[in-house]
Amino acid sequence: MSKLKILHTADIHLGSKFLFLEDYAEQREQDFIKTFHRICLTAIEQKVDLVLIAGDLFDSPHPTPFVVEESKKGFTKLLQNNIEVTLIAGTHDDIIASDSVYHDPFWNQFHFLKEPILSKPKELTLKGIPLYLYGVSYNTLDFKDPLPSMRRVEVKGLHLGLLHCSIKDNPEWSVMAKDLPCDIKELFELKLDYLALGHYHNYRLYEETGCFISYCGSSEGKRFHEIDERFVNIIEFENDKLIVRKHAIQSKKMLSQNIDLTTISDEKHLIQTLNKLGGEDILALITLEGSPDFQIYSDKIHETCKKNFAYLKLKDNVHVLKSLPIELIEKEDTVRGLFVRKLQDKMKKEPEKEKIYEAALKEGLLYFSKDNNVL
Ligand SMILES: [Mn+2]
Repeated sequence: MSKLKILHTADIHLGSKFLFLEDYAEQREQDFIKTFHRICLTAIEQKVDLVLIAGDLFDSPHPTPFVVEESKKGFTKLLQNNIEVTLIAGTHDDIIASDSVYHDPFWNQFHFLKEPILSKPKELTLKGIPLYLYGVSYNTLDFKDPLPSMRRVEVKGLHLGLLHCSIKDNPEWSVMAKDLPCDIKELFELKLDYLALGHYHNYRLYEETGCFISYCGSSEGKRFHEIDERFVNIIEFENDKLIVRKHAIQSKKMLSQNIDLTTISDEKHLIQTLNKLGGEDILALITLEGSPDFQIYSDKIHETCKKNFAYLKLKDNVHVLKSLPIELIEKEDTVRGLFVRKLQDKMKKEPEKEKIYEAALKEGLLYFSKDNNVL
């Protein structure tokens, strides 16, 4: 029997916007497009026979013409290389909207499972192997349970499913009906050889008696908690056996980390610690916390370190009030010392405004340091 190769991807989110990445925002949109093209190239280089896209190919039902053109370029390359594609819509790129991108006849060239309930699996034969494709693009406004329609039909062949859903045991989010909550047990009961999932953005692979269920995750980190490498799955089917392996696909890696300044000796040490986390492919959100023994000028540190990252955001959660320099400064017979004492007085009188006064304290100390004026 010949060997079949399949690539599973989902949550590519083409056309996403990244305002929170400030001056890196536009570049990040390009990263997403680049990664989509890398997925297509990987499918060609790995000589896969079929690509499964389990929803959220686009970030919205009506992406910009530029994004649509880029996606068409990639899909056209797959067609030219005789790679079959099957896809479903997700929650972001639903087909309900009257101006949905998927109303374009371009998408009719692929096995697009558009119905919210499957009437029967899509059959095709690849390399002499009969394939049965199960999947739905459910209607998030008129929710009906699609699972009964996705149960394996007992015929010989390879049975593959696509679903954009959330597994109920997931502690990271509260599941709503539009997220199509499913139980892992009921998903295994479908008895599909491989079920390609989308919606949850971090990688997961479940296996039970030769059946596989997997979230390949987003192909590029959309938020800071989608850290590190991102994957597509490459699935090989040979001699009635499936092998699933993950394949890193991202352009850039997200990083979200806290640094406890209690463990850092001085500013130089902090800069070294930050730079160690950097890299030209790293987009980082680093939170500075704890009570340091030295004064923190996060703007200045950011300026020094940002060149070592693709993007760096420093969040200053330092407890200025508990840190040693404040204890010293408040005793100074200087304008700076007076400023600190005045703010501390205000804080005592209005403890409900502590956060505001603490921010003012940080700003003020930054001002004094810039001027180098401690008189
Ligand atoms: Mn998604």
